[in-house]
Amino acid sequence: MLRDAHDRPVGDHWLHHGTDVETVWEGPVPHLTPTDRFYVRNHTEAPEIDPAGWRLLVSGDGVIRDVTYSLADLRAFTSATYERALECTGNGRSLFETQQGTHRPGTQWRHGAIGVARWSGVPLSSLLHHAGLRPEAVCVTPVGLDASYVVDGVDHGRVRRPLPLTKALDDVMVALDMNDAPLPRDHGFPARLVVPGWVGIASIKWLGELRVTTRVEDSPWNTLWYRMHGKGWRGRAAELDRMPVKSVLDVAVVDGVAGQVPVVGRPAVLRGRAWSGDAAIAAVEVSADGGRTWRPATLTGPNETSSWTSWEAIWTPERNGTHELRVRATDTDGRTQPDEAADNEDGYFFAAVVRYPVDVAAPEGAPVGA
Ligand SMILES: Nc1nc2c(c(=O)[nH]1)N[C@H]1C(S)=C(S)[C@@H](COP(=O)(O)O)O[C@H]1N2
Ligand SMILES: [Mo]
Repeated sequence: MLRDAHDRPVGDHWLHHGTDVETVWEGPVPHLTPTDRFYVRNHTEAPEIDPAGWRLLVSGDGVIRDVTYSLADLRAFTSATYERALECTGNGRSLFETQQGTHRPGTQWRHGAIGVARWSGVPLSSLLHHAGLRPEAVCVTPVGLDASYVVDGVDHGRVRRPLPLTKALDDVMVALDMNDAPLPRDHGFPARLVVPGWVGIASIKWLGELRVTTRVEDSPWNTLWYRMHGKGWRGRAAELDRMPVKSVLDVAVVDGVAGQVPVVGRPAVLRGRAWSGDAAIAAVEVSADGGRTWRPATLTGPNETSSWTSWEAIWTPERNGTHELRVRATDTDGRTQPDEAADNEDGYFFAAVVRYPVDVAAPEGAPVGA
């Protein structure tokens, strides 16, 4: 198999962006993303960690004393399992240019910087309580063991990002397994955080330390990056934590065959996915006329908070030629996708309704253009 400079498979299933790689789906998308199809976002390179020598240090003035845990110590905790999405904050960034005409620098992700995995490990709340949490603790800063991140000669230190204690004690996990097998190196072996529903950067990989503090900490990953910059952005609204609601169209199935060109008068089954951070999906609507009229789609399959759900809608085109399909999701908190994504200098949170130009063929035997 052909592999790239970062030892990742090259082929139709992938779009490579330097140290990052995104999933390309052709046809229907499985509910759980196979580990070897899951997107990778690395600020530098994935470190090679010896599991025997690895330790996780829980430190800071928010715990009674510093405690270190080996992998065997973590495996001895009562484990938890859930299926949750992980999505990069910049997922969909290339659409700022292709759909809104404003190029935004950074990895030019399409919509493949998201996956859903079954994660197993230690609930962060169990670990913090075991270590001895002080009542004054307010913040947890996870620190990765990958190399310090250096940009334009400035060393920003190890990849880290503070998490409010309220979220840390809610549904965050120190994951050891992904889809029932130990985490692979690219996804954070031997331990990573999973912070459901929040910006992907919160889910720190190759965990080395959890600093628990009695004051709110900062890091470049919440002050310089992963916040909105540019006109109109200021203060708290600029801080990014919870992911917005989004949806995509994956495939049109005509006469039982996926990826076919829809034909006038023949029902096409449209299939796609919708997801939201810290919420489930309430409704998905589809438009075949560029957003003039909308029809409800049917939600199919599991629909859990901070995961994705699949949807399906039947569309019988009435004329041939180019159509513009649109998909719009609303989550269980009442958030709906806007027509236009809020512009920001780094191209985060492209959450607008996506436009899909689709060609419709004339029925067989009919003259083209009829
Ligand atoms: N230590 C460390 N953790 C990290 C990163 C990183 O570069 N180093 N990248 C973050 C970003 S930006 C994202 S989107 C997710 C990606 O996780 P994945 O590569 O397992 O898909 O990991 C996050 N955790
Ligand atoms: Mo990310």
